[in-house]
Amino acid sequence: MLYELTEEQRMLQDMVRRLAREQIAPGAAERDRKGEFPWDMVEVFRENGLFGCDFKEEYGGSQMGVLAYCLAVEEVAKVCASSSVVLLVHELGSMPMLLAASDQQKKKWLPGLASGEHLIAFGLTEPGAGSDAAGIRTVAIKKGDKYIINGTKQFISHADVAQYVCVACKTDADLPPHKGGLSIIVVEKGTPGFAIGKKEDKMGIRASTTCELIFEDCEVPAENILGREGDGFAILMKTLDFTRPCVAAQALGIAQGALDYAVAYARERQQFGRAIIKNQGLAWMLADMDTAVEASRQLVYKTAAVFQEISKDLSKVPREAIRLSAMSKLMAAETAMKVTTDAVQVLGGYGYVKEYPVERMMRDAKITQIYEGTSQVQKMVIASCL
Ligand code: COS
Repeated sequence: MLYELTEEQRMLQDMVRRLAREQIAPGAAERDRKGEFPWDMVEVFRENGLFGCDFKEEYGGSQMGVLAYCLAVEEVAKVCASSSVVLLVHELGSMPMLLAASDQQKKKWLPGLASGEHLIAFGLTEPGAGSDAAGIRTVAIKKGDKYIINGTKQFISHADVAQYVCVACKTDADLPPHKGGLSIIVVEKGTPGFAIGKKEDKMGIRASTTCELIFEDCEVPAENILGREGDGFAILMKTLDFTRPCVAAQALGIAQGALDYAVAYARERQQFGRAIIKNQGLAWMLADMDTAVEASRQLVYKTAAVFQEISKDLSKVPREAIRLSAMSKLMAAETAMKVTTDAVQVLGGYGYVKEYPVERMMRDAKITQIYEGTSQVQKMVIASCL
């Protein structure tokens, strides 16, 4: 399948590029230094309707689709990866609802999410369940018209600022998670028995908050379950199929941002009486970086275009799309790590200090090889499609 950006997508791309330059880039270093959740960026995204890009018009969105969302994420990530996580986590947390909520649930939850009035988080990972998504131990036992949740989630992005968290729980101890043992339940902020635990002090994406969730006899209305009891594993896997291209777009943006900076620097920086870009060793390094970034872009946009098509009928994600989703994330994340590391090399000593942005970009790039499935998990997924 071939894609071509539409007029509407190009306009969005230009708009976010301008926002990134004028309103997001200037505070990026300080956001990284402070390590506080960027509410001012949330406001910028709200004002410009970015949260609702991938939501249907009937729920208050602009229905522009996954590719448009990826374009927005890429532009923001070029200048500030932390700020782009706000958009990523919104898509990740909303996706189980977009995929599996009833019409009534959608009417209740989606408009507030489409406008960005409410934020949402995704609660899968636990101390003993990360790559092994089936290893979840948090339990939800049905009692009357309630589920009682007990367990701990770990490394959950933005749960401390979210109105809702989609929590993956075991609802049947006797059934394997992939065979009906797992469900997704929406827990609202302030529900008694739901507390935020330890907040992580991270290497990168420092303005994005990451925390532990503690559920102690947390009572949630049974009507907050997404789909039917036991649908959880399939919803989780489909969610990740849809959102991995968005992480790939983030990685792509980080890589492009670092490449642009390194090229501009190499054209200016004089050593041995000439601009360092004239040295073949560095010129070839920049050529390799540019090639990898462009290859990643093609894969990310193609994958997003494929998912845009699929989203017209969400009943099944074809194997070819699962394969592309994992490939786009793998390729873009590996490229981001390599390109940002090489950008630091191009800047030499200046690359290693916080006065220049490539140091931050290199730290930010690392997470793209880890979250929403490590690069090794992506290879497992790709291999399983062969
Ligand atoms: N999309 C849709 N369905 C999928 C899928 C995918 N990406 N991966 C697996 N499935 C389905 C399989 O088709 C299978 O269905 P059937 O039972 O109907 O045949 C079922 O799920 C079980 O598959 P499998 O036996 O391969 O499951 P595993 O427990 O071995 O898990 C991986 C496979 C590793 C791919 C899965 O656990 C995973 O994606 N882990 C990473 C999770 C992750 O990203 N964690 C990061 C934190 S989330 S921010």
